[in-house]
Parts: sequence; C-alpha cells; structure tokens
Amino acid sequence: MKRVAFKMKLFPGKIQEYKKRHDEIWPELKELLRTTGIREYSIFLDEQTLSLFGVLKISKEEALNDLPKHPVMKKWWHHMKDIMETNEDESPLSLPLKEVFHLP
Ligand code: RM4
Repeated sequence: MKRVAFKMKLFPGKIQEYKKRHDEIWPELKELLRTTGIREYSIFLDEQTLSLFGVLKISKEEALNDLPKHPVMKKWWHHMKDIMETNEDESPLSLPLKEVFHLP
C-alpha cells in the first residue's frame, strides 16, 4: 500500500457545511473510492488557515489518475465547488505533500 497526502483549501465560513457533506457522503462515491483501491482515507482541517489535509492509502497509485474522469467523481466535485477552492474543471485545487516521516 502506498500512502498519499495532499492539501486542499476550504472557503471561509464553510467548516460546518464541509463536515456535513462528508458525513452524508454519497454511497456511490464511497463505492467508487473503494473500488479505486483507496483505504483509510481521512481529511483533516486546519481551522486557522482552512487548509484541508487529505491522507489515504492506495494499492496502485496510478489508479488515482482515472478518478477525475468518473461521472460520480465529477458530480461530487460539482457539488463541492461552492465551498472549496477549485480548478476550472471543478476538481479541488490540490497540492501534493511529501512524506518526510512515517512510524509504521
Ligand atoms: C473532498 C474532495 C476530494 C474527495 C473527498 C471525498 O472534499 O472533493 O476530492 O476525494 O471530498
């Protein structure tokens, strides 16, 4: 399993809404993330900067490249674009993070 981490950014005043939408995450999105090979996916929030820190495990990292093309993923990103920073294609602005320490 490969560990992947990345940073995204929430819009001001949207903390509760972001949490609510993830508490109510669509079953078809959960299914898509699981069939992509994603496990132990967490998103942490820095409430001071509104940075979102995503971390997940994946069996084959290349499988992540197919996600942006999937209709369910696109629909979710469309649904989320009013509360977080996004690219023109509505995917979240996402900065990859480099692992500098791991304690197994
Ligand atoms: C996030 C963002 C990510 C997605 C998770 C489930 O807010 O849209 O791309 O993987 O939700």
